[in-house]
Amino acid sequence: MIKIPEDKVIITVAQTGALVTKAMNAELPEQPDEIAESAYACYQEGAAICHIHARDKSGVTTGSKEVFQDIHDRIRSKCKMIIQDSTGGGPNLSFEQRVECIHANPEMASLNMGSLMRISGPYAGKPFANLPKEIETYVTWMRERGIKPEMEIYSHSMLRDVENLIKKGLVEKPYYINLVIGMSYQGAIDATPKYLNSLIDFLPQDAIFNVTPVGAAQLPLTTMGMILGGCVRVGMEDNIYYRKGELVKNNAQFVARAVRIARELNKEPATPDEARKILGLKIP
Ligand code: KMH
Ligand code: ZN
Repeated sequence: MIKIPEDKVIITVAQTGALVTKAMNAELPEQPDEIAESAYACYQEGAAICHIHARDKSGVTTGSKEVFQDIHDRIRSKCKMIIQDSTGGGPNLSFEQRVECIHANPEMASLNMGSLMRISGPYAGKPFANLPKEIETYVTWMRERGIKPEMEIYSHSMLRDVENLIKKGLVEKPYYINLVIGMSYQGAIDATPKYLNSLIDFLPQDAIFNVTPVGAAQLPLTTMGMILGGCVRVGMEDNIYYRKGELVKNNAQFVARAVRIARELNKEPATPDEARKILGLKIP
């Protein structure tokens, strides 16, 4: 595992996701103008990377290249944030629809390792399937377009899929691995300090890690992630509460808190270009 420079933290904001709705939190940014405006507010607070899911006009998750392109153009007209599209998409999207976004030229895209089973909500019993061959297909298409994969793992067993990509030379150093902890899916691990430490123990050499704790664990375990030399992700995709019983006002509120904590730990949020350097991305 590689620690990022001690005095820096790369903050990703995941603003929308696939499952949160305005009925759960009316401030959820869904449409391209809302996503871009909110991304800019997060950038001003210190976020370097914007993880993007798109919605259609009625608020349903879409893989539409045109909608992603609209979001990218709007964000790029305002700031130099790193754009990281989701190829996890949402449970309503097919394998092909999930990956359409890479034709809208993001610099990074999520690449989910392993498979999980949804066990609650409207999609209970529907798998979140990512078979080894499918992962290899996605990563090959990303490589052809110069897109850096953000490999998401939800349990230790998914490191096997990461190792497979490394062995086959399909991913470049530094490997960027997102440790998602606390998803309420079968096959996912809980968001506890012990599990986080243990995942870090098993990371391959030359891997930078990011921590994405889901729900109330977002605050304590992103703090722990910073202390352990990682990057962190906050945002309404993974958590809609600022604290128990209090809905977050907007995504920037989460970023601002992460930056305050980082500064207490003598770290500064990496700018998008500093983050590009650390992650081995081209500076535009
Ligand atoms: N909502 C996250 C825990 C993706 O977009 O590819 C999972 C995620 C997947 O971010
Ligand atoms: Zn996502």
